[in-house]
Parts: sequence; C-alpha cells; structure tokens
Amino acid sequence: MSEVFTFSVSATDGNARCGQISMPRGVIRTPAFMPVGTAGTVKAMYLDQVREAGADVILGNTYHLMLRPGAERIARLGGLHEFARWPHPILTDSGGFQVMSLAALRKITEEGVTFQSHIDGSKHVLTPERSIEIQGLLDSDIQMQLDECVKLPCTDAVAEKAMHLSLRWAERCKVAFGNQPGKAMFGIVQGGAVERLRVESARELVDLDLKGYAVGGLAVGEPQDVMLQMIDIVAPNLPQSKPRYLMGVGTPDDIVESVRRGIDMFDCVMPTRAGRHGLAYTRFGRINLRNARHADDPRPLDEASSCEASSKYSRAYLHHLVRSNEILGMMLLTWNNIAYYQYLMAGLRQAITDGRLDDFIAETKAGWAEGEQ
Ligand code: PRF
Repeated sequence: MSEVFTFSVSATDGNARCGQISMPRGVIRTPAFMPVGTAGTVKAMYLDQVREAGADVILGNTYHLMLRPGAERIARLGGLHEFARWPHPILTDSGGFQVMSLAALRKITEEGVTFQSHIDGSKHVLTPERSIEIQGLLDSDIQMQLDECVKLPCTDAVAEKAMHLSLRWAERCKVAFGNQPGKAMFGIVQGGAVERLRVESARELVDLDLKGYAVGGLAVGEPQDVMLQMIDIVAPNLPQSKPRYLMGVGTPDDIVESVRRGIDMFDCVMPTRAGRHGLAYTRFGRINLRNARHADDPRPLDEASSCEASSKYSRAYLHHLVRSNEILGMMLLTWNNIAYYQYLMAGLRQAITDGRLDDFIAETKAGWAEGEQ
C-alpha cells in the first residue's frame, strides 16, 4: 500500500509487463482483471467471494449509479466502498460508453452528452466535469475521462471527430480532477481502426501527463486481428512507467494476446454474464452446461481448482441447475468464471516473472483446445 498512487514494473517478457499499482486502499497486481460491478454489485456474487477469488480491484459505473441510487446519496452514505462493503480499490468508468449503449435519445455536443435514463426516461446531462464530480462522490480510486467511443466499422472522419472531442474532454477532466495524490485519472486513447489517429490520440494524451492510459474503442465490432493490430500501434506510444488498460476486453484469448502486447489491466462482463447464461470458462475451454452431454457427468468442472464452484459440484448438478433456471446455477458458474479469470491472470503474472510467457500462452491454449474435442 502507498499514500500516493504509484505504478512499478517488476518484470518484463517481450512487450509484456508484470507489476503493481499501489494506492491508499491497496495494491493491484498487474496484469489485472477487474470484475465488473456495474451497480455496486458483481452480479450473483458476494464481494467477499470476489476478493477470495483473487480480485484486487472491481469496476463501477458512473452511468448506472448516477441514475440509481444517485451519486450524492452514495456520498452521504460514505462512498461506494462503504456502501457495497468493498474496502479495496475501485475503478469507475466515466459514463459516456454506457450512455451510448443503454440510454434513449442521446445527443453528443462539445459540452457533453445529453440523454434519457433507460430506467425512468428522465433527462440528464453528463459533461466531463460532472463525470469527474460523480466519480469523486463515489470516492472512486481510479477515475476515467469522459470519452466518445464509436462502433466499428466507421469512416475515418467519424473516428477522427470522436478522437479529437475525446482529447478536449480529457483536458477538461484533468482540470476537474485536479491534484489528488492517492487517486488517479486515466485518459482514453480513441481513433477507431486508423493507425494515424491512434498514434495522435496516444501522443496528445501522453502530453497531458496522466497517471494511466486506457485503450478504448476496441472490441466494438472489429475482428480480433484488427484489435490486436491497434494495440501493437498504441502500446509503443504510451510511457513504460504508466499502467495501460484495455477497456471492455475480453475473452481469455483476447486477454492473453493483449498481455503479450503490453496491456496491464482489463475489465469485461464476459465471465459474469456468461455465468448467468450457463457458460463456464475453464482450463479446458468454454463449457456450455446447458448441453445434454453433461446430464450424467459426475466430474467437476476442474477438480484441481481451489474454487469450490469448480471442484465440489458435478457437471451433472450444474447442468440440472442451469436447465431448471435455478439461481444457484448462475451463482456457481459466475463464481467459477471469476475464479478462472483470476487464475489465468495469476498464471500470466508468474509466467512474465519467470520469462516464459510464450510457453505459458501456448500451454494455456493447448488446454482450451483439449476441452473442445
Ligand atoms: N470508453 C469507455 N468505456 C468503455 C469503452 C470505451 O471506449 C469500451 C470499448 N471496448 C468499453 N468500455 N469510457
């Protein structure tokens, strides 16, 4: 732990890095996967279990929490950590991305985003300053700039306009955030699938000397090779000494390939959402528990796992729970998935430390292929 926000790299292997982010609320071991706790809850899990599974940080959402129960209310109740009983680091997304995917009648201007709530239709304005204010009311440890993320494919002109708007919003967020030694505000690289725009976005953000940099606008409809190509372009333009966060990514394969290219942090709804839909991520690949072939299978998902959801219950039982739409089925599969993602991150950190990342990734992929047969 540290009184101020710091990042240090303890080992590298190729472009991959293993390190830690320290702040007053704790340490984040990187590469890190942040379970998504949109509304102050990692759906279908106790936060104690999330911690036990190995998570150092969870993600919260400005958009959802400002609408319900409201940022000022959470502040009066002691902040998001106190509200949800998670005393460890929290990163919050700024809201723009969720407005564009969830809200009705949304409109972007220089000033910010205007939208109607998906809950009750009420009208709201989210400016860069208000986004930072809300993230402060939540008492978030790592706050994200407000940005505009465009879906791919799009024209170069559309990507360029959104990227420049995001840069201007980054400056306004930096001013609004001010100087908070134990906390951080991260900028977000945009620029669609256009190399020139990605490089310009990264360089301009680096000039703002922020405490960390995210890569946004990826995993939004483009094939994986385009996403990885963009990471290859952006990573060398970001400082070695600052954390790099790939937003909203991804599958286990996306994660290992991005770590290989120098990404330190990830978040994604995939393990939690998939768990509520009968899907289990394991060392043996993704398993669909709905499938009839599991009905008589007495084996657990992974007998060697330290997670009870993975090692204690038979696939037959999990299949039964999923088919019967039982809440426990969602709980156990979400737990298994979060535990597997954390196990994968721990393996990546160890492999980088040992200088055997390529071998580790090859072995990990061979394990996933085994289950697919
Ligand atoms: N911007 C923000 N949040 C995000 C994204 C982005 O581009 C993405 C894109 N994968 C996920 N979440 N602010």
